[in-house]
Amino acid sequence: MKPATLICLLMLLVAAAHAKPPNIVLIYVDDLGYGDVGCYGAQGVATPNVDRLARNGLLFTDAHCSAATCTPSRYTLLTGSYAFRKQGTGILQGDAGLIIAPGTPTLPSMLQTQGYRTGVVGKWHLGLGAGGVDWNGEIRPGPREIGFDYHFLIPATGDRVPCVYVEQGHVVGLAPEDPIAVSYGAPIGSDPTGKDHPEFLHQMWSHGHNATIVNGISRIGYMSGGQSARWVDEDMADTITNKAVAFIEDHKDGPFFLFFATHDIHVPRVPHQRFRGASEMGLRGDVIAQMDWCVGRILDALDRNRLADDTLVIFTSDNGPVLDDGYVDEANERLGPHKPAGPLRAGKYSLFEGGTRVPMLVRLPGRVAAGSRSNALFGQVDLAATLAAVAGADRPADAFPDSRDASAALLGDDPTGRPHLLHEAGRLALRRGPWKYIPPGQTRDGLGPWRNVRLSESGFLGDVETDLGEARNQAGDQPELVEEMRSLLEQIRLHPDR
Ligand code: NG6
Ligand code: CA
Repeated sequence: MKPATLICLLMLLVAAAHAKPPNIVLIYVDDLGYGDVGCYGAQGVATPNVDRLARNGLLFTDAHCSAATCTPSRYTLLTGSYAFRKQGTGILQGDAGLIIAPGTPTLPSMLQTQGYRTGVVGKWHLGLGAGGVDWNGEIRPGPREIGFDYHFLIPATGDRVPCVYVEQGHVVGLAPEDPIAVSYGAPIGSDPTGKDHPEFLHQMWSHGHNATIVNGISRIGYMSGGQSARWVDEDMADTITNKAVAFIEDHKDGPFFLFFATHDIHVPRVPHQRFRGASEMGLRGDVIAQMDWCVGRILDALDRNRLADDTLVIFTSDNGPVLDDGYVDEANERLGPHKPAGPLRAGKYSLFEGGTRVPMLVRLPGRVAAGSRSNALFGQVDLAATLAAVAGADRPADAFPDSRDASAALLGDDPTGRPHLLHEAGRLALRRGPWKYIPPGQTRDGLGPWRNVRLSESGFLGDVETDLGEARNQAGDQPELVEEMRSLLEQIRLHPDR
């Protein structure tokens, strides 16, 4: 080798060793179904910005969140540990304490060790404080204690009190003379409720959601006080997107990790006026359009700051779709030909594929082929170990017990992905290759309203490669395979197998 060539080679090696790991933007949409965006076949609503991500990146056909509801999916995402391993990781009320113990290695704390500045903006729903939180003082522990440098939060969900934002441990805009109190038990305060005063409502409730009225919408739980701090649902998408864009701009010298967790398309579906009528399917479609606009603003911020080429963007959802989730918003009546779960069976709250198989798009220019598709089985449980690999971090010995380094699948090099994956919806189900097994018992079917299906004594066994809609139960014909699946599920339930 000529000396000049050798020097060039050495310089390249040195440059590679010092190459900055990519920024990471994880866009986590709430309740977005497999069929809810254009690149996955949506009808009646256009999603040009999400589709632009698909055009410039990789689209997954078999990617899953870890549970069919929010809290356990988010818990698993941040800890790399299946949520069913820990008690108290079901859907949290708005006054629940933080369910990730400070000191637990998390996805963001791991990235901090690699020099990342980390931020979470949007829906949290992992609890705050140590139980019985006082919203009027400093709220801790919270995101800062588990690895986020910055937070701007919807504490629980848009439909749960307290209806205020929390930034860096404090309720935003709170006046000390009007303190906040919250109750998930007996009513408190003198604010009208949706149960007693439906005449005050801009959007009527259909089930649950009949307690304190905030901004013309009654919520789950009671709150009093904090009038100056209460959010305006119509402005929520603008508010959180502005915060997310500001985080990007403040950290453009990188590396940074932004966890942008939208409120859309969860209930209550209350778009800004400019998105009203943006779709052909009423409010549920309009908030899909609004969510798409938020994605566009994030992508534009990356472009404007010349960060697009150095930023890994991941777009996905925390659970499958739902139609009537507790408010009268015509989600069913105006659906038209749109199929929220695409060809999948059921949605949110279900162990069928619609509960957890969600859209997932990955963009990293120069590394991930534009316009590509992957049929790999991918689980969000792997994002912790996978992003550790992307960031060049060693995973701490006791960290992320269920999380595998799936960076080859994430970046489009591994067409197969995980050998097995568990899903949670109260109970557990197992995927192994094309096979899907749900143990005997009940699960929900439909998208709200639901019906409970009681599975046969041998449970449910489906082949999702040939029968994506899980119409045919093969459990009766394949007792040996059912037994294999049952025992594998039990084995992983008892002992992590990463
Ligand atoms: C349910 C709520 C539903 C939604 C869900 C959590 C009722 C009747 N239903 O209990 O509206 O808030 O919890 O959704 O109250 S999730 O996406 O955050 O998991
Ligand atoms: Ca959700």
